[in-house]
Amino acid sequence: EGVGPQEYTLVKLKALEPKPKIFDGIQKPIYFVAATLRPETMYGQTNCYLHPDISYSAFYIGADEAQIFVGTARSARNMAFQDMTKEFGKVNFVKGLESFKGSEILGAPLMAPLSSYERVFALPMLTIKDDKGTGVVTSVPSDSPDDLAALNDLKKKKPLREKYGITDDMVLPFEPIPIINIPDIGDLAAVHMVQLLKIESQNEKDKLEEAKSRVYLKGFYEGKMLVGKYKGMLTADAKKLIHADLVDSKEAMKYVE
Ligand code: A2H
Repeated sequence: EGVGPQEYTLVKLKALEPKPKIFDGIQKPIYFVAATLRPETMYGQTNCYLHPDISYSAFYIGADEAQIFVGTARSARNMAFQDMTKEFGKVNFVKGLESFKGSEILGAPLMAPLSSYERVFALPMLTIKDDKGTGVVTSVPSDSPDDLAALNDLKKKKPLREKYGITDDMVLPFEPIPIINIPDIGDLAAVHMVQLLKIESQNEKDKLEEAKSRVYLKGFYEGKMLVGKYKGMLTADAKKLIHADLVDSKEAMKYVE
């Protein structure tokens, strides 16, 4: 990985009803928080990913502890040192929710800011790392080959859905949304690359690396927004503006690691 700190947009996906059983009795709003380097792609969110076997935690955020975030304990500690908790450097976990497996909250309905889908669902992704970001990944299959490959796996494999208690309605209606145009690649960059390289699953590491290297650099410098407030603008310019808008509307925070 690179040297020095990386700045992310911490996007807040609000847990909707019915909430997972383990959250019974909690009154405060609960957010699954995803670290992304691409805030301008949030228009294209179709779901959220968790690793079924990674340990997550629920912890209080803000001086008034009015909100609850879900992420890895490691990310909670980082947030505590970024002045996001009541007491600097200290994490207050929700009692009984210090540690639980991703599998316990899969299938949760969520509100994803800027997405054209009113509600999206928490789905399993087996390539999520526990030592990066929050362990929660928001999914933009139009522009991320990893996200698309994992969604395609779930669409194609009913046993995979069943294994994690994911019902058809949480997966099958969700299609990649055209949000960015990249010259010579098109309006659905990841879909194009996944087809071109014949990527069949989220486990095809080398092919996915290749797809990403082809899409990202060009997307960053030549991509143009197709939707939203900054339609027509280069993605490189829209990125900072959309990050700032999401922070202003309290739908995201800045997060560094
Ligand atoms: B990105 P970097 Cl559209 N495990 O957000 C695996 N992947 C993770 C992760 C984890 N624990 N935490 C974050 N990520 C993903 C959007 C996106 C992203 C698009 C295109 C590319 C892209 C939608 N998913 O990332 O290693 C998140 O996915 C390309 C690398 O810190 C996050 O941004 O550079 C990115 O990886 C952070 O990866």
